[in-house]
Amino acid sequence: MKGLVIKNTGSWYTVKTLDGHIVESKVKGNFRLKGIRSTNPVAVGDHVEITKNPEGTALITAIEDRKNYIIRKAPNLSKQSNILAANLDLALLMVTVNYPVTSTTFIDRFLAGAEAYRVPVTLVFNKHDLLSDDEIHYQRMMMDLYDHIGYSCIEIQAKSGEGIEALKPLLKDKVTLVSGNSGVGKSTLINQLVPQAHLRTSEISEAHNTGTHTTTFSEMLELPEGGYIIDTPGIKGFGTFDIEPAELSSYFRDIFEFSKQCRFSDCTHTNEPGCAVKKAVEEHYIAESRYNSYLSMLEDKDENKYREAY
Ligand SMILES: Nc1nc2c(ncn2[C@@H]2O[C@H](COP(=O)(O)OP(=O)(O)OP(=O)(O)O)[C@@H](O)[C@H]2O)c(=O)[nH]1
Ligand SMILES: [Mg+2]
Ligand SMILES: [Zn+2]
Repeated sequence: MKGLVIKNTGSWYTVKTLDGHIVESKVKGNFRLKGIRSTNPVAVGDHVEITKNPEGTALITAIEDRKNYIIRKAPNLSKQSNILAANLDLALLMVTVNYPVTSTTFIDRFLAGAEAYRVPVTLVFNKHDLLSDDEIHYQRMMMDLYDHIGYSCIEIQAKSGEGIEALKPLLKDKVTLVSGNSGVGKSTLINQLVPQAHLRTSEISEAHNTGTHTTTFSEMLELPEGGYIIDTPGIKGFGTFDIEPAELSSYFRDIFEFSKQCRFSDCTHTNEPGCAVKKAVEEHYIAESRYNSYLSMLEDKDENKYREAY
């Protein structure tokens, strides 16, 4: 029987079968996927084959090839990764200029990862109501920056629901992942989009003090207008993925544009002569924050920090 994985709670996976039944399933014994060392061989969004047991549960016996996926470092095991979700049409990256602060490095790493896995991203700026004039100004600058690079940006207030109507047409009939730091309002947004969802949310002070995330497992919900939306646990950061240093710039759209004019085709845009990227940074055609994010990812690769995980 075929089905879609809609929830992952540790060793159990909730599968929705084609005829609409919900079956709690486990992964068959030593079932492992080639190529990815992940804590979860199966992820939310996977299309799977299940075999039912007499007790009403099932075994996942096969998994269909993935179109794409989004991965993060496993929270405690640095050498392993955790697939947040698979087969995505869109990712919403929720950003808050404050409460909590979302860093540009975090945004850029997410965008580079999404480019590598071919997942389109829309940036959703939340908590407008909490921002000072200076912070609103800063947010505008960020929205201009990312819009210019080619990522659409939208501004909402998840708590009051303001701006959410504009988001709905983007999500219709798509599988959308919602990601971002812990406390930015991912579950709050999804509760607005799916009124019967009743996802748990909590004050960021509370979440931060205990160092825990309110949402601990990915979960897929059906949108009333058609399509699915996936709530995920907040992420602190991404590792790098297994790519060559000279390839990294191809995941930074703005940097990639200029890299075509570098003297050397394998230019890493650090110390090489005739580097068009460094020149573009000096002349402010490429934002310094973007270039710094690029360098920070390159540095990770030098140290071989997370390389084995990907
Ligand atoms: N003032 C204000 N607060 C908001 C807004 N959106 C969300 N919040 C609050 O932010 C806090 C965190 O929201 P959550 O939805 O739990 O955040 P999350 O991103 O799901 O967090 P994790 O599950 O830990 O990753 C809650 O107290 C929300 O009520 C907003 O637009 N304005
Ligand atoms: Mg949450
Ligand atoms: Zn260069």
